[in-house]
Amino acid sequence: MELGIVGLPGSGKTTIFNALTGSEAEVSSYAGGKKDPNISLVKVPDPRLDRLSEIYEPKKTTHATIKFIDLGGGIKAEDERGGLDEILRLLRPVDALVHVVRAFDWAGQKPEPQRDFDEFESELILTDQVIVERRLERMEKELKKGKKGNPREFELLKKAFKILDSGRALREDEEIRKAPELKGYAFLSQKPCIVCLNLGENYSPGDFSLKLPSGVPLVEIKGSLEMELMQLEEDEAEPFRKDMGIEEPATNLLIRESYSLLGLISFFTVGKDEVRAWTIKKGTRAQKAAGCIHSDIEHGFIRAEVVSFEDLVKEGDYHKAQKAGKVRLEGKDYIVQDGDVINFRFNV
Ligand SMILES: Nc1nc2c(ncn2[C@@H]2O[C@H](COP(=O)(O)OP(=O)(O)OP(=O)(O)O)[C@@H](O)[C@H]2O)c(=O)[nH]1
Ligand SMILES: [Mg+2]
Repeated sequence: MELGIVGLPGSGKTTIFNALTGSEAEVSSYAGGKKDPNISLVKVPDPRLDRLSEIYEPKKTTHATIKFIDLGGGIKAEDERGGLDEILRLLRPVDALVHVVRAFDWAGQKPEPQRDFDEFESELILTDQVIVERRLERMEKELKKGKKGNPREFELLKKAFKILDSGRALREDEEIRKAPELKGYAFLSQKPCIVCLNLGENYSPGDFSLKLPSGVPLVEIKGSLEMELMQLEEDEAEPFRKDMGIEEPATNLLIRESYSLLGLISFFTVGKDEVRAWTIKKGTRAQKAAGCIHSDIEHGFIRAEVVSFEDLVKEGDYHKAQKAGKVRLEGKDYIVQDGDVINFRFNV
């Protein structure tokens, strides 16, 4: 999974990136000061995977990973310097946006998170609108020349234009969100979005009431503080967190929100060589899930041997669970559940 960290210049994107990834990327001394993207891979924390690792003592334990991409500056639809194309190229593949909103005092300015949220949301909408407009113009020209094109795509783009023109994000419309004809455009306002309120040391969660569009969750993180905590060893950081009433590291909070927003779950494979977590969409069938391990396993799929994490831990290991009748044989259409431990049987 990839998450793009975006927001107005100087909202604290790089600070949040550091807080989430433990990186030490340089923060800006003025808003929009640093343009380079920062990229980091983070292990998805999962106590169940740790537990399985204790049972199997494998040579290797492999967590699911999330790639965080932090982009300097904002996004301007009318960017003349070609900066927009570069930003769009980096953001196109991301699964969701983390929209960072400033809630710390900066150069004597009190936070105005609602205003800032609305402003950047408008930038996303405007950027998409420019792209839709250009595409519609081109399609209309081709229609006049007698080329048919894809009528369904044309209709959807017209609908998208109306939505954007009324100042709404494309993610709010289910038909647009699900349309395969529009996938290739990777519209920014269509991507699932989490708002990350970057709180200054003198503010607490709940201090600001934000009105967000439906389906856009809010996480509140003390960016600077958590960035510093990430530089400490975990057992040193823990007492500080307790003191400050922070229940868990920002990374855990944000990853959990992302999984839930994107409807993601994990299943596990276990063995003496490797214990590993895999990420799939809720509702994925067994054969398709096998494909994320290897396409050969998907194509040669015979059956899935499945035991829930809880049953496996209760019985002690896979073989004991099997003896206790807790391991089920499932076919290709079985819907994989969060926490399933699976052994795929397949032909090559
Ligand atoms: N007090 C306080 N300052 C912060 C916080 N987060 C960021 N800052 C300061 O705000 C400035 C900008 O922070 P960055 O993290 O670089 O912001 P950015 O959004 O990445 O900035 P650009 O990449 O230039 O758009 C820096 O001087 C940070 O130290 C915070 O939570 N509290
Ligand atoms: Mg930055």
